[in-house]
Amino acid sequence: SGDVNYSEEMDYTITGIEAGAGVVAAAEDAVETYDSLSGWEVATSSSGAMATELGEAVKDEEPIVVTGWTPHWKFAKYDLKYLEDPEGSFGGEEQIKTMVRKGLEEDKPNAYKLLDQFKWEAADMETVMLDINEGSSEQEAAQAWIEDNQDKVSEWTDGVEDVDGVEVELVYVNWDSEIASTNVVAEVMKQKGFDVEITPLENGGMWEAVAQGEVAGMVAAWLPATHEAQLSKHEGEVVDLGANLEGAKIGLVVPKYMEVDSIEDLQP
Ligand code: PBE
Repeated sequence: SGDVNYSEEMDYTITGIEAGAGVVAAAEDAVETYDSLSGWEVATSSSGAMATELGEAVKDEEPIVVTGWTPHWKFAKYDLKYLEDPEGSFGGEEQIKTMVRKGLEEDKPNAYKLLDQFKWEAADMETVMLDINEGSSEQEAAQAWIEDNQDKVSEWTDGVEDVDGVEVELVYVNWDSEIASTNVVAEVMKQKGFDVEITPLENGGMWEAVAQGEVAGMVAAWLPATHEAQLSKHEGEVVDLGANLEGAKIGLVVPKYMEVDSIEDLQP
């Protein structure tokens, strides 16, 4: 591999997502780090636009490099691979963690307990993501997963008392993975009697809202690498409830028909 030069066809461009995403910052770091990416740029847009461009490239068997992550439905839908990252620009295995505001445990102990007990697996999240990708509404997909996974849900709600309209606001970013998790948690909370509002923000704003105590929390903190900058900015201002999903990953992703295996196989 590495013999085919796709760079010009791709206009020396990595197809990115939202400017505030950790994976975009990591891709910008890779552009600085790898000689193979000298002269490249990371185009920012949105997760939806990235997915559309990826789908179009695959349909025409054209080369494309996207900022990718797992869990994500794109791996079920297309034959894709991560490019090896020998310099470690994209970190290693990630956890998705739950962060809540200070004081939530005292003010809203049942909300805190449920958020603390929320934990699922990549396959669960992928089921919800695929369902949404195939046309279900976010809420319907969340409700369907909940119906099919009462055993898991009952672990999250274990010891959580029913409440009567206690208000809880969760923040997230419109990344497919976080749309899935946030909607599932919101629906479970509604079933326990909470009055739940979910608000999409950009990444920095999501962390800020929790750190300032404006909202209950979020289930969308990718660590230790992806959101390292956001965590270090707000260290001590947010309450870390631990991992809600293990084995997440970010990186540069390409269709398998491309004859490159490593970021080093791309060409300046
Ligand atoms: N993501 C999905 C986010 C975290 C979740 C990988 C696009 C990011 O890069 O910040």
